[in-house]
Amino acid sequence: MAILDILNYPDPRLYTVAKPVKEVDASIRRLVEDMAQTMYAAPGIGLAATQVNVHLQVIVIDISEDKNGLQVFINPKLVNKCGSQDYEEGCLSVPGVYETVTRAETVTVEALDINGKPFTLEAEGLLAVCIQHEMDHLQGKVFVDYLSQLKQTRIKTRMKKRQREFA
Ligand code: GNR
Ligand code: NI
Repeated sequence: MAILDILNYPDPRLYTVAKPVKEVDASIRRLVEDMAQTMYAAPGIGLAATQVNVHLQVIVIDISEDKNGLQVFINPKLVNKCGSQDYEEGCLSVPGVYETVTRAETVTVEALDINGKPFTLEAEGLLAVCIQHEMDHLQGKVFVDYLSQLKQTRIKTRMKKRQREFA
């Protein structure tokens, strides 16, 4: 297992659209293990492959309290969404920034599990927020993109300054 580097906003590679996984093989299972370890170490409640510069449709999520509820979504498709909710979101690619985003309240997602087996899940609340946040990453979208131009500009400036300080 390995902890992978997470891309930081506004890295242009975060805007890459991920490709579907052709076969859930050993290399994908390895990627999922590394992504899970990276998410737990961060710590975060979700991670999309895009954030570790792998442009395949792979997501890991764990919203459980004791970090023992790993959920894996390969080639996820949103088949239904309903209602709306506001949630103050953060992102491992935009450290230190928390802003409210409006998303669907419940979503139904179809995906493949770690064994390549299809499943359907209906999610609500935080899990629904997280699934939508991660699926956005796979489409090259970051939650900051939903904010006003003024906020986006301020966040870009703050992130670039931060990057210089850490360099
Ligand atoms: O760790 C994370 N927390 C979080 C909080 C509210 C809404 C979404 C998230 S996802 C984020 C991890 C991350 O950046 N995933 O892409
Ligand atoms: Ni994120």
